[in-house]
Order: sequence, then structure tokens, then C-alpha cells
Amino acid sequence: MAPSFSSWQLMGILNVTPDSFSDGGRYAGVEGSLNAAWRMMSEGADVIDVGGESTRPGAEPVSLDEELRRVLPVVAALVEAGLPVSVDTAKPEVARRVLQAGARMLNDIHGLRLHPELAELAAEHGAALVVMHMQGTPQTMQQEPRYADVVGEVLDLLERSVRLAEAAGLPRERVFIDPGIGFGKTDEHNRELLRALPRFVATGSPVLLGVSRKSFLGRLLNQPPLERDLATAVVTAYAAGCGVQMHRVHNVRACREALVVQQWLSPPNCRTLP
Ligand code: HH2
Repeated sequence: MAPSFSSWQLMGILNVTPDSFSDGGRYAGVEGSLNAAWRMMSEGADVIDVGGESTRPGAEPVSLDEELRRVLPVVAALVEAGLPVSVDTAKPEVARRVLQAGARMLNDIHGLRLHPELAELAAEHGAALVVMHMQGTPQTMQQEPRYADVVGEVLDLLERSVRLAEAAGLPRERVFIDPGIGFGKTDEHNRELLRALPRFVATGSPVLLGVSRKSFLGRLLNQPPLERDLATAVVTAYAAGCGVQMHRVHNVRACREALVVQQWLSPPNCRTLP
């Protein structure tokens, strides 16, 4: 999917997992997933991100067979319905099969650190790729995250991921960088990264951000995950003002409304787009 720099894009989250932190077990079967995807599209989603393995802190990894069983039928149904599909996976075999089934984007939370071949697969299929930053793994990442300079270190690692992707044949404009909010970061790290979003945008790579319902918002507002949509929309509008292009969210409608108002308020040329 060619990213558009003229305005923002919304990625709707469709977790086909029993244990995701905010929407686990919510969409029963292919039919339920398809309905949820259609609803997000009607609310303004540009792409649906299907995930078959929860990445919440401490989540257990799932086997290849189980992830394929969860993800493939849903991807096939969404593609068949003509919907643009991204898949959140760390497994090259899952990536290969969903790309063959018609997915247009891969979302790699390990930023090619575990499996650089994901970039070749995306390039072969003309797909886009998200490279996210994470310190550690979902099992260990929140134990004691440490950085000397969180923004500089995250930018450096993402630049390495982008170079790997370019070497595999992906043009830079098809590689979204993502600071990985909540992945091996304290609340203070998250805040520093959010304040530094213009520096990520200034790299010239399209930027994707995932803050939806994350626990730093829960701690700030003392709210459970399903009550964090207003806070998510506020951060989303702020991020768009910094030039972030793609927003990965659960409540598409709330975020779209926030983005429409934000864009209406922004004078022409005030956004720090590359
Ligand atoms: N966050 C989650 C999962 N995948 N991918 C990218 N690129 N950026 C993110 O911030 C990101 C991501 C975690 O959120 P969610 O999918 O709602 O939960 P879970 O991992 O428990 O399924």
C-alpha cells in the first residue's frame, strides 16, 4: 500500500486472539471478524491490522500452527471482501502465507531484529512494512527498561531497520517506523518519545504510532482499557499535529473525529511533513 503524505491514515486493530489486553476474545470466528472489519472501514479505517498473537507484557508466544489457524481464514475473508489488510506477525511463514493470500502490509513489532527476511517477503509482494522498536521481548520487556538516551537509541535502531528493509528492496516510503510505545518503555520513556515525534517525522520515513488504550493512559487517568478511547483520540490528534501519518487504533470512529478536527484547525503547511 503506497502511503499518502497528504493526510493521515487510520489502521484499525483486529485482534483474533483470546488474550489481547483490550479486545481479546471479542470477535468470534471469521464472520465476527469480518463484521468488525467492515464496521471499522465504515468508520474511516484505511487498513485493517490482523493480529493472531498478543504482545501484551508477559503474553505467551503462540505456535506457528495456532497463529496460522487464527489469522489465515480471517485474512482470506477480508481480502475476498476487498478490504486492505495488514498482518501483525513476527513469523516469516505466517507472513509468506498472508502475503500470498493478498495482505498488503506486514507489521513487525521486532523491527526485523528477529527475522530480517520479513523485508524480502514484503518487497517480493510489493507490500508495505512497519518496523517497530522494542527493547527485549513481550515476555521480558517491562521488567526494567533502561536507556541512556531513549529517543536517540530508538531512532538509531529504527534507522538500522529501515536500512535493512531498503537493502532487501523496499523503498523507504513503504517502510513505516514506529517508536513502539509501551514496548520496553517506562511511562517517562513513552512521554519522551511522544514529545520527540517531530524528530521521527524529520527522518523522512513515514511514521506509524500505536498508543491505543495503552497502559500509560490507564495509569495517568486510572482507567481500564475500554475507557481509554477519549485519551487515545487526544494523543492521536497531537501525533497528527507532529506529522505522524498512520495511527493504529481500536476505536476508529473516535480517532477519525479527532483527526478531522485537528486537520481542520491546522493552517496549511504547519505540519512537519517530510
Ligand atoms: N501495539 C500492539 C500490537 N502491535 N504494532 C505496532 N506497529 N505498534 C504498536 O504500538 C503495537 C503493535 C499492542 O496492542 P494490541 O494489539 O491492542 O494488544 P495485544 O498485543 O495484546 O494484542
